[in-house]
Amino acid sequence: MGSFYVAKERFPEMGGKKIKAVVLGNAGVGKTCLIRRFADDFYTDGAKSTVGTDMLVKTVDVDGEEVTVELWDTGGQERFWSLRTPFYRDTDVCILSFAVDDKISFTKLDAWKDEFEFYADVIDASSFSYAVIATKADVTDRAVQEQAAQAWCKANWDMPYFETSAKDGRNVEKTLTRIAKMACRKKWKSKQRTASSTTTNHDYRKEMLPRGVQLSIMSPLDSHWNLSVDHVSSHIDRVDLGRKPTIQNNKCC
Ligand SMILES: Nc1nc2c(ncn2[C@@H]2O[C@H](COP(=O)(O)OP(=O)(O)OP(=O)(O)O)[C@@H](O)[C@H]2O)c(=O)[nH]1
Ligand SMILES: [Mg+2]
Repeated sequence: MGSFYVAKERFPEMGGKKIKAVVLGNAGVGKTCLIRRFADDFYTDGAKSTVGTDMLVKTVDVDGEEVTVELWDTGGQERFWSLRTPFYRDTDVCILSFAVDDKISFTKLDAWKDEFEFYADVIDASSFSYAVIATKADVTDRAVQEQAAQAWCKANWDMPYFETSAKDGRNVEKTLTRIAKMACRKKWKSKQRTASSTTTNHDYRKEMLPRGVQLSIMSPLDSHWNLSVDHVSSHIDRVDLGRKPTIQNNKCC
């Protein structure tokens, strides 16, 4: 049985400005290591695969104002899709990641973008805040060249592109701070574009701290997990997902 638990202390009652960043990408590209390097300046080889979703918080100074950045770390394994997708709503910036030594992780960027757009209810993808982060820039045997990655970003609404290494720390702080600032400026300049942008921290907490009712979720790979939920809200339709979107002609259906 997989777990579906986010510690309460990770949801302090946050006043002031806050943005939500979700980091997506194939399993093993280094999402957790990247976030931990940024949030705690910590790195270790052989990190455990993320089950479902985790979250770390860091404050960033944006134009003289302190902004809380929620960094949502998602498990990239296919079988965890139903444990990560309920958390996509109300995202301010979506960070798509791949590892420079893993060609498949690069070719999956489109699929990650489609998954995010579908479950986050992005209304206008072309104006949404995205960024692409290439991880493991310290490795010498690259499988993806910077030029190819830049070309993908250009073809996808000119998404900003960054190369980082959680291992040696290069560009991590600078990149995530820059992405956070970019998202903040966009968020408070023009209203965000997801369907439920009015959700408050309180709503998050109700959704994030489920206990009581037992739910079973079937994954596409036929495993299943039992979830404990006591707050059955409108969010439940997304917790109880029975299908993945099928993408046809670049449209979800
Ligand atoms: N060389 C190098 N290896 C890295 C770097 N970041 C992570 N790794 C390695 O990649 C492994 C996987 O990293 P994780 O951060 O767990 O990957 P993930 O994307 O979170 O994986 P899932 O949680 O399964 O989706 C780590 O155990 C490290 O050994 C990096 O910057 N450079
Ligand atoms: Mg992880």
